[in-house]
Amino acid sequence: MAKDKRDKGVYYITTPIYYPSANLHVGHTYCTVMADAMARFKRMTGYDVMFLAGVDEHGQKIQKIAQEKGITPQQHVDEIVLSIKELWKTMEISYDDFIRTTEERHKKRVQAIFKKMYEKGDIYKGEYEGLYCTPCESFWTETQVADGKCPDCGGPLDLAKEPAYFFRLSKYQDRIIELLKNNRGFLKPDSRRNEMLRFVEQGLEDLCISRSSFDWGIPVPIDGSQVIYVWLDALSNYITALGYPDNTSKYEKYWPADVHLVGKEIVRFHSVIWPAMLMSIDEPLPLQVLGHGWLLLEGGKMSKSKGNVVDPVKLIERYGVDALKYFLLREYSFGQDGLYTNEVMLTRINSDLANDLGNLVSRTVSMIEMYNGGEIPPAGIEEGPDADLKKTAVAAAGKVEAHMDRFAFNCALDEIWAVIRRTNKYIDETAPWLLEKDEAKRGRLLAALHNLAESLRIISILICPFMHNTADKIRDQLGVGGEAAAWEDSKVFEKIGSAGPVRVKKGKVIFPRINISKELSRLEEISSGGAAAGEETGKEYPEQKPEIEYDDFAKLDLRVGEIEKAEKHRGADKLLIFQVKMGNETRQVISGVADNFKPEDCVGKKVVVVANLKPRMLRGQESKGMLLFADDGEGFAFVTADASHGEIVS
Ligand code: ME8
Repeated sequence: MAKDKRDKGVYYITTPIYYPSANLHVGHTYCTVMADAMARFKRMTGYDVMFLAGVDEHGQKIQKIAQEKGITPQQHVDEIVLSIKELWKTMEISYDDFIRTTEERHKKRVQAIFKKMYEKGDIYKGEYEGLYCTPCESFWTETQVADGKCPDCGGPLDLAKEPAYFFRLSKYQDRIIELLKNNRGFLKPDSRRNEMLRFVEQGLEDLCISRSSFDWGIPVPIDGSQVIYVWLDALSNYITALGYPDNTSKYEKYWPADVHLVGKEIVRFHSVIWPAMLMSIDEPLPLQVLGHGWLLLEGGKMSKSKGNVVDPVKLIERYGVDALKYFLLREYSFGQDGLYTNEVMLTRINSDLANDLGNLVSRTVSMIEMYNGGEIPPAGIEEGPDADLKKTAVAAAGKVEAHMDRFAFNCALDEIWAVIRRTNKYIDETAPWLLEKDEAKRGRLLAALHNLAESLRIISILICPFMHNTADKIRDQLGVGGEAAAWEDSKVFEKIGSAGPVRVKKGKVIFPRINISKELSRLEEISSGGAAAGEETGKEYPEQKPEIEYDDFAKLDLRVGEIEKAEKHRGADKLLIFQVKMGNETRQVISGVADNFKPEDCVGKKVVVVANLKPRMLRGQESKGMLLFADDGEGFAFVTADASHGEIVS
């Protein structure tokens, strides 16, 4: 018998084992990404984690699809399972085991579980006559069905009439009611618990647990003419993967599961049928079942059977794994449904990843390179906003832990982004580019650069469970890529450089800005089958303008200036007003780039100015000259000037 292991430092988390009926969509990815983030978080915070994923390969639905394709069910699942495993590999899902229900280890153990239930007297033979939903693999009685449609998916129901074995589910009704009533943590969110309680209180009927009208399943051990009902087969995976009942070392260690993470539509199977099965074989119940909400598209739930799905592979190809993971974890609240649109996703990636995080990394690393030759300075005297920055940064880990306890991934990320935003604000408050101009302020400049690097080091640890590739990239640029990111190190400030000098090294932009309107039309084209797979992602240069003569170009007077101030034009949404310092003169230049840049991100940039452009009035403000921007295939980028001057060695 397994033990209560809450305080023993092991953590067992599972996702549903998905049907390999078709390729998985973003909805499945959402659930698996949450489980992965939790598994990584628990590992980082010192738990011995067992994270189980897998596929649910039997049942009428799979048999039917294979028949339609003219192949065997095994051929069909082998093909789809390959693509599912490939997807998880691309997404670096850190599962510890992946169970296929067609594996021998699973089949023999499910038969053993069936036998135990039978020997307990909980299984009897009868005849099933009722309704069956093949997409949901669910039995329904006339009383549960209002309009002839499946109460879960709304699809058509088939009449099933066949000899079958039944599980005495009704026998466990009172214990299930007690479980749902008295163990308030068992099923979350509370709305699901109340819904299930109402369902069970209406009375549980015995459950049909075998089928004889098709054969794609595990044979009933006591009757070769029947296969075991796919849900009994599938639910058992959570313990067969641990070796139950014949090889119990992992089972002893990890069972009961800390959490079964499942979509809300299958909460009924996990919080009623599964506990009753475990009661029948006298094994402990999982500690918690968590029902997450659905990703909806306009028009309803994204689902394989409806075919209205978003393909995660396409999104990863274009924006990368970490951007997709971040978006899914940050945008939606656990337990609630959320609408998926490309625009919401792209806006989230631009604002949080390209602007907030990406800019922080590139500004911090650039300034350390420019102002201190690339070496992170040691800690300096605390002044002004330093204390607030430090307090915000070191307090974040504890807040993240509290949110993760509730599976509130969005709130955990919000806390981390509060540190990112605080650090960006710190750059504006300390304005290192101004400190650099005054030798007397050198000490302050170095202290500020240290604090920026330190804050970024803390951020690189905090984001690890959610986007570990980005964490690695940041740590490489910061020069601490060699050390493992340890969670506890995010709770101390002033650690960077304490064991010797650390040098930053500027790398690629971690999240390129996306031109949202262009990208939305690309995604439209892709979903209507317009784009070739494997095309280069995100980049598309506009058509080249007609050739010009050298003399045309020579008319331009190009000068380098530094943006000292940037603000929105009060009278025009699209315009930014820049104050650009060029030698002794400060010029006002106006550009139509308010959709592309945040004013605060522009300050400090060394830009190229067309100085001799005829001045113009733009909505009541004069613009003298023009800033140069160029299309880098992903939208507008500032044409910036390198401050160094070539040295000619003779
Ligand atoms: O139910 N939004 O498999 P399944 C969010 N084999 N999550 C979604 C989603 C959406 N639109 N669509 C699917 C089965 N999911 C059984 C499970 S477990 C012992 C057996 C996720 O392929 C969500 O987690 O239909 C949901 O519960 C699961 O995929 C259903 O996957």
